[in-house]
Amino acid sequence: MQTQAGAGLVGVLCVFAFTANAQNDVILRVSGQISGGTVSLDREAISALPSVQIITTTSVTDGKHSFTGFLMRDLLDRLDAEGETVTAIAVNDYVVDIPMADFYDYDVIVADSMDGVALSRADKGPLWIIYPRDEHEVLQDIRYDYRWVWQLSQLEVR
Ligand SMILES: Nc1nc2c(c(=O)[nH]1)N[C@H]1C(S)=C(S)[C@@H](COP(=O)(O)O)O[C@H]1N2
Ligand SMILES: [Mo]
Repeated sequence: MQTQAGAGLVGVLCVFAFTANAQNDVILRVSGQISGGTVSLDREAISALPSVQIITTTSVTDGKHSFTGFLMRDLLDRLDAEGETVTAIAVNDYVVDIPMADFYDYDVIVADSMDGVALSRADKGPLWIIYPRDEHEVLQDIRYDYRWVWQLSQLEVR
């Protein structure tokens, strides 16, 4: 009897934790040389940053698409990020070092939606680094393509 009641309670707590998580889901962690050490951002924190749209072709989709998100430099500025490099880490363990200068030279965004639809984890989401490649010929290059990290989950400033 006691075991059953205990199991029931654990079940209820799990459901509760899952529901609470869905609302306050951390989608991006930022660590390294920022004020505050490590910061965890949920959708609400991310939507507090000014929204920016880029309409561009990509190397992995057909035609032009509209991406909405925040400027990487707005986030870095807000966190007092200092360094040369931002290491971007994806949920599939893809890791790439991006020169910090990219975000000040170009309006690189961290997109959470494409064509008005939230990016899902199953398809490049929850976050995808998007370069304004149609606006700058220099960005239309494999050297930049690999910095378009999809399924982004973590940034480390170094
Ligand atoms: N999360 C994640 N992002 C990634 C990659 C990856 O494997 N995982 N590949 C990168 C590379 S090497 C390129 S050229 C572009 C396009 O990769 P794709 O053609 O494999 O989609 O996305 C980049 N972003
Ligand atoms: Mo690549």
